[in-house]
Amino acid sequence: MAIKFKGVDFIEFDTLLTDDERLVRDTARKFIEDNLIPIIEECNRAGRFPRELVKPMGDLGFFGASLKGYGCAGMSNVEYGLVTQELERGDSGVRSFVSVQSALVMYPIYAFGSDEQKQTWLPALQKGEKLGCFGLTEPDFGSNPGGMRTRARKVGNEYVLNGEKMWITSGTIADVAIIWAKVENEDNKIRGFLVETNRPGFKAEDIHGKWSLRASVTSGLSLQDVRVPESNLLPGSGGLKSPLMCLNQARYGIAWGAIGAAMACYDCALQYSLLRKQFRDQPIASHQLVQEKLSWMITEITKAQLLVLQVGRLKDQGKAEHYHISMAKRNNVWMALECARLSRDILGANGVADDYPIMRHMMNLESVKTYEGTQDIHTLIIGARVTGIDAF
Ligand code: TGC
Ligand code: FAD
Repeated sequence: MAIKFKGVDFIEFDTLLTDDERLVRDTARKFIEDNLIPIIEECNRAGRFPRELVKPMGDLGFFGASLKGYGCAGMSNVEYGLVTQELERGDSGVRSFVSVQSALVMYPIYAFGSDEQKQTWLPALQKGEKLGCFGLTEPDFGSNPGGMRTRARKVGNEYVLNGEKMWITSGTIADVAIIWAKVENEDNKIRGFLVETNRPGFKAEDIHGKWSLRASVTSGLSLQDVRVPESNLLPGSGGLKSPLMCLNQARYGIAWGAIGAAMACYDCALQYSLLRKQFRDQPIASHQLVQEKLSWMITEITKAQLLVLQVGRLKDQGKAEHYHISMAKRNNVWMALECARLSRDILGANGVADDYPIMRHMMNLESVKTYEGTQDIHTLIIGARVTGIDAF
């Protein structure tokens, strides 16, 4: 739309943010407005990841933004969340790329890696000179990653890896894959490995025909007798808890990101409803049923902002638990998908065309609802917390 985005703030939410937080948000907003919005529909049509934005995003400190040292920006969790919100107002696929690079590749190296691994990889990943991917999901194990079949076997001073990973963001553009595997010589304990993607036996192939996240690369990985030195084991990793700790970081970013997608849809529908006239030459915004939809959206966006801000404040105090993050991811992605559907409806036939961003966001959000733990899995995580009973 012609009018520049000014944010969505019904209850002076901005007064809950510090000057630094608003500055970070506004910087990310301007970057997206100037660099992604003008090209995203073309990327989405072509199924093209806008790789030209990787270096500028690195220069702005978007990768590993909340980590300290190694060239990372050292942002607070709330600042990092506001960045992902703005990225996803542009497109969920670009936010996904940043989430994977930051939360699923840099974070495990930072949290579980040796000093040498951190020195080798983190500065290059932070600048976007090297790209990474995260291989947890397998063709037969999505919601239940603990069942994974990928195996690592220690042979001399090397590990030999075999297995398949599926639905892996950035798989074919990655220089390094974080691969989660059961170690045969360690009672099948799950551990993380740094696997350079040019090693013999490693293959990545893109998944084509996606209706969703078309501006993001999604791949299948195959590892056949891939040998890595023992120094490629992430020494601090051990058990399913390790990849789940990475997922907490990414799910938190998604909870903010979904608000960005919802804001884009709401803002577009509001502006359209004020211009589009039907019956008695009146804007459709004057009809009660349209106002009901807009009221629902602004209310739910506002509730989602408050929920994720509180989780972010807890995270900055070291008090956020994984079930807090599950509630924010579950609620905010559901809210965003409902906003996309209502906004599409307000645009009538125009809502299905890519002259407007709404249908793209709606399609993207179908993936966001599924990945990083489906809506159902987060329902059960909250259920387990309140009842004390696992119902998986
Ligand atoms: P369970 O026995 O419950 O847990 C195993 C151990 O982990 C601990 N734990 C967690 N720790 C940290 N963070 C969490 N979120 C944790 N959840 C559980 C737990 O306390 C236990 O610790 P310990 O010390 O007793 O060993 O494991 P389970 O096998 O019953 O499964 C639990 C379940 C279903 C919640 C979990 O497996 C799950 O979250 N499934 C969803 C899988 C998922 O989210 N996959 C995402 C793949 S990556 C991706 O989608 C990237 S998309 C790209 C983008 O981000 O943009
Ligand atoms: P399934 O686990 O087969 O679930 C199918 C349905 O069954 C869902 O509705 C689910 O909620 C339901 N279900 C399953 N178990 C239960 C239960 N116990 N109770 C009730 N309902 C249940 N993975 C990675 O490792 N790295 C990545 O980078 C990555 N990127 C992705 C990018 C995209 C675009 C997509 C779509 C996925 C990506 N994933 C990635 C995979 C993603 O994490 C999985 O798709 C997700 O965890 C769900 O697994 P699944 O698709 O196998 O569904």
